[in-house]
Amino acid sequence: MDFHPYQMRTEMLAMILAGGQGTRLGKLTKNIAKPAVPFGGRYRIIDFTLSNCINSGIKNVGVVTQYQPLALNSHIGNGSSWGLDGIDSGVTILQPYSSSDGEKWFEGTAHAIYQNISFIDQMDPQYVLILSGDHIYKMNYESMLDEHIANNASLTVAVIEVPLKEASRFGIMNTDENDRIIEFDEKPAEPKSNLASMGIYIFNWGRLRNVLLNSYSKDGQMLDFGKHVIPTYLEAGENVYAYRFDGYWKDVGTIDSLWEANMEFIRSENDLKMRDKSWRIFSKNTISPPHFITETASVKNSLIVDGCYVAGHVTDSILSTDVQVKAGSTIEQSVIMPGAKIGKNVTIKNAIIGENAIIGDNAMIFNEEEIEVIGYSEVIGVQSDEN
Ligand code: ADQ
Ligand code: ADP
Repeated sequence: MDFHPYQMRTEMLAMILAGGQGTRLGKLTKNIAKPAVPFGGRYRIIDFTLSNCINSGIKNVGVVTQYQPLALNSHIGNGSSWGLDGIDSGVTILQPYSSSDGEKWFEGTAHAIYQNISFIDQMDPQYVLILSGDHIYKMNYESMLDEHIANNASLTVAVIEVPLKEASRFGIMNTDENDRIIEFDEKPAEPKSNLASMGIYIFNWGRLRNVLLNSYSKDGQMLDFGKHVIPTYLEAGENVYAYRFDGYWKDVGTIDSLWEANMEFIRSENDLKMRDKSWRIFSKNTISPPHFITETASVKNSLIVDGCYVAGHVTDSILSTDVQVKAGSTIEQSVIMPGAKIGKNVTIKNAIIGENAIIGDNAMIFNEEEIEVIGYSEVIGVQSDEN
């Protein structure tokens, strides 16, 4: 593996887990990893986590990839879009690799960190912050580190209250009056509380390193943070604390949650406070020309990004970079991902249209029961040449 030349001691290293296939996003993640899926018109999902890192003063980030990492690699590049390309900062994309004993794929979140111990050791951090590449939120990890240190914790888990009916999708815990975690169940069938793990952890690196090395020198059962590492820490009587977060946070791992988060994003005063310049979300700028709206068009309550051509009617929707909507077409409550081309007299409602998809004239994309999805580069029907 290649290492960058900026190796010097870093207090807290962030490791972003960006490997999941995201099977629940179906056609949208056929060719790209979930964190590289477009979001909010001009972003990709991982931009939120990367921007949180730089805004929190974290200068060194490792991105652990696994499934279809190409789009993610080209999006992140050398990290310059996020200011992660300085003399003392950097982002390193970590690919899965075969070791001499034939291990290849990361088998779970903790195993993925175990496989990258030599990279982490080069950075020599005191703390490792484990993050997911598929959450939409703004969070200050420095405040979390302050609490971790004040509590003299060995592990701190970021937590949020979720509706009880959704609790079985998460790691669920109980805490004492000081927010020390006393009980933890990964995705319990019958949740005992609504206090959910956000899958965001700060570990004292020396301790985690030993726990992982110990496990893999014997039976190697420490595959997953939620299923194995947290319970092991609790059994061993380690100081495990919850860090409470009450801002906007969404795991966009399903079609419904991805669509919903995009719809929530349209409101100019949304919970993410996208106009707050003190916590900006950075992304790679593709430098497209200004969008153009013809005299036949109407646009209401929608986000229209650079490079768009709009001759149709757009309501409560997001047209991402370089989208085309020809005359006579109607788009409602939908997300049109970058580069998609919508023909004439098309109706699209409650849908997500994948990147670079082509929708032919007169198509009807609407399903009363569920969010309709057209995949990445999928072609539906044919378009005539005129606009
Ligand atoms: P899940 O999100 O279901 O639950 P998991 O599927 O293990 O956890 O993935 C966490 C993140 O790591 C995802 O972004 C995934 O894409 C990525 N990932 C998974 N395996 C990976 C691997 N081997 N290599 C690289 N990346 C990988 C977790 C916690 C719960 C918590 C929820 C909150 O386990 O306790 O409630 O997150 O969303
Ligand atoms: P979903 O959103 O459908 O739950 P995730 O992205 O969370 O999907 O990934 C589910 C699991 O599948 C993760 O534990 C991940 O490690 C595993 N996985 C994803 N892609 C691969 C792959 N290419 N090889 C092996 N395991 C994979």
